Amino acid sequence: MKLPWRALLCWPLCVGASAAKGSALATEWSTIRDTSKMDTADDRNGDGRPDAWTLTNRAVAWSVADQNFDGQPDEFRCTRSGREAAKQDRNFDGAIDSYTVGRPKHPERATLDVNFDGSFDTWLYYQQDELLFMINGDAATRQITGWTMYDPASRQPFLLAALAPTHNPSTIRTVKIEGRGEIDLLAGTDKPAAIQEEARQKQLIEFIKAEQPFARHPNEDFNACAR
Ligand SMILES: [Ca+2]
Ligand SMILES: [Ca+2]
Ligand SMILES: [Ca+2]
Repeated sequence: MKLPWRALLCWPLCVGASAAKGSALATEWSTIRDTSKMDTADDRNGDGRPDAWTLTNRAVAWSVADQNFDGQPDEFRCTRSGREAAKQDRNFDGAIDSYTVGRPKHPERATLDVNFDGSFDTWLYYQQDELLFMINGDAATRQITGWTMYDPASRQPFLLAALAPTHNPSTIRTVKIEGRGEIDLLAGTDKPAAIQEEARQKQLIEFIKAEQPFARHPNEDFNACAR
């Protein structure tokens, strides 16, 4: 598969936006949090209580939803100039555990707290609606533990890496390749394959260095849209 490295390396940086600060953002967010200030309110489950709201009379279009119908909004979508930043509380514990950015219904990047422990642990990158790349780690300790590359055609993982205990991407210990088992790069048990995969891993490492998943909180994208 020919990898679109140039695009892969460019777009997460191109998409990135600076954090917004100040009272304008605070005002916008308080408006969204107070659903009584929204333009529309729908009752999707017919229980007599609104559970989906929109606010569109400004440069930013807002969509808020209460997906488990408990009265507490748990999904917030901000759209500006055809791009969307969304955040969700997927287990309804009151803490945001999912951030996505991209075009509406077409995520390009997602940051998740998969185990709901309050620390983001999974970074997903999409291209043309297909999952392309996943980084696993822990935002609290700022350690990357591994990554997976997906083949867009088969949607199967074809390149996985688990890092050595140092969690230093330059000291990859193990590479698993779909259909070909596991290669220990340091031991060099399969030299030609190891060299080939090592080159590809180096490209992935460059991508991770450029992306720096821990360098910025995913809420920055949301704030940039809301400002
Ligand atoms: Ca309802
Ligand atoms: Ca809810
Ligand atoms: Ca949550």
